[in-house]
Amino acid sequence: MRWLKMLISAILPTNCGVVLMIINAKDWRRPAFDNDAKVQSAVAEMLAEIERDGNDAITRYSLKFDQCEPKVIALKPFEEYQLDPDLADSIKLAAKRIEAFASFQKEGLTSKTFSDDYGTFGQVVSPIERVGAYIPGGRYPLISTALMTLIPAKIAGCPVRVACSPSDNPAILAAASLAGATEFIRLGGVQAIGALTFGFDEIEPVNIIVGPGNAWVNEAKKQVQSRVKIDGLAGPSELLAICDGEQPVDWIALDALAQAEHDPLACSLIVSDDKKWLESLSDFLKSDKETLTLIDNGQIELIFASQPAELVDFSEGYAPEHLMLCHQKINAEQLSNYGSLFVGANSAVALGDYISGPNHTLPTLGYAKQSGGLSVSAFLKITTIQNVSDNGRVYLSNAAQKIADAEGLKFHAKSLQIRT
Ligand code: HSO
Ligand code: ZN
Repeated sequence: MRWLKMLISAILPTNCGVVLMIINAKDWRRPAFDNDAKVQSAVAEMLAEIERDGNDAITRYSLKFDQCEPKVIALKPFEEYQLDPDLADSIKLAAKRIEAFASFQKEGLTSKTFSDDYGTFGQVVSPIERVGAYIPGGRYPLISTALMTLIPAKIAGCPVRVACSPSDNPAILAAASLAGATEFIRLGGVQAIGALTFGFDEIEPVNIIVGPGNAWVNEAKKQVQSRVKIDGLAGPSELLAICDGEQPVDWIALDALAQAEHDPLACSLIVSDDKKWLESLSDFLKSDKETLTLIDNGQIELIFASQPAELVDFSEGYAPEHLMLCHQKINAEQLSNYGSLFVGANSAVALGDYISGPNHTLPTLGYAKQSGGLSVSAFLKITTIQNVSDNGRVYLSNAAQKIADAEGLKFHAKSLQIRT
């Protein structure tokens, strides 16, 4: 990226040095997502040991990496944590809104049957029985992630919801309790993913593991996928803001800084067809030493294009985790590749991180081209039922037998023929 940036700045000198001409999103290189062979093999070894030695290995790794033994913590009712009253009220409001949105998402996700002349066929929607929610606690104790992972699982009707976190911060415990965790284990890292996958003490293995984590947690989630369902792999946070220059510079700059502060590899891009506005944004960001460093690190990039259509193309090609649309000449229907769309400058991404209601666990690294974020549907499985009538037995068997014959599967064909 840097060579391209230098090349473009050389051709198109600007008075602030950070404004680029738009480029093809395909050429926009994201920070490499951990494909570190050393991490892969270390995680594989740890998981194999956890599978073989169970509690002993989990305890050993927890002592080694977190200097404490894993601990099953009995959750108390939310109020008993005696959080600061303002924080407690905010967590309750966030939980209420996340729950309302999850309930809204569940509407229509129902079991139903379809009947024709040959039988009755249906889909059955049922909750996954055992959920493991990983709540990171290393860099920052993500209280909101406890709400965002556990509440949709509760609304889906999953009976067992195990929260796992390296942190026993009272606000995380309180949030997990409010969000309906049925168990809480203070345990982090690969050993937490191993414990949820293979079982630990009285906790039986879970069927789905959700929640973000560092490179090690992500690698562990990747490797246990043959046994448990996972929600996806969350890479560093991303924001793309499309602006027409009518937005307060400081609002958008702070939205960009907010996502960039998550991780040294997190990145916010601001694209606009108003060069002057981008330049004032650049001046604003450069006026502060801390934010200037983020620009120098490539964590905040300002990009210019002369046409709104180019802004749309860039965004669709990049497929950001969070997309802010603040442009009168572009409407939401022109965009589809995003984890969550924030329309207008009122819709700060941090509102979505905490309190609007939609989930903050979203696809990164371009995965928004094929997937949305965590939702109630992840905690539900859709199975099917088939009940063939006498009429269907004869009519459908006749037709199916031809296909079995063509496939050369003799007993398939015979099992059908005998019914005709
Ligand atoms: N922005 C994060 C979620 C989060 N922000 C949690 C604050 N706390 C997801 O990319
Ligand atoms: Zn955030």
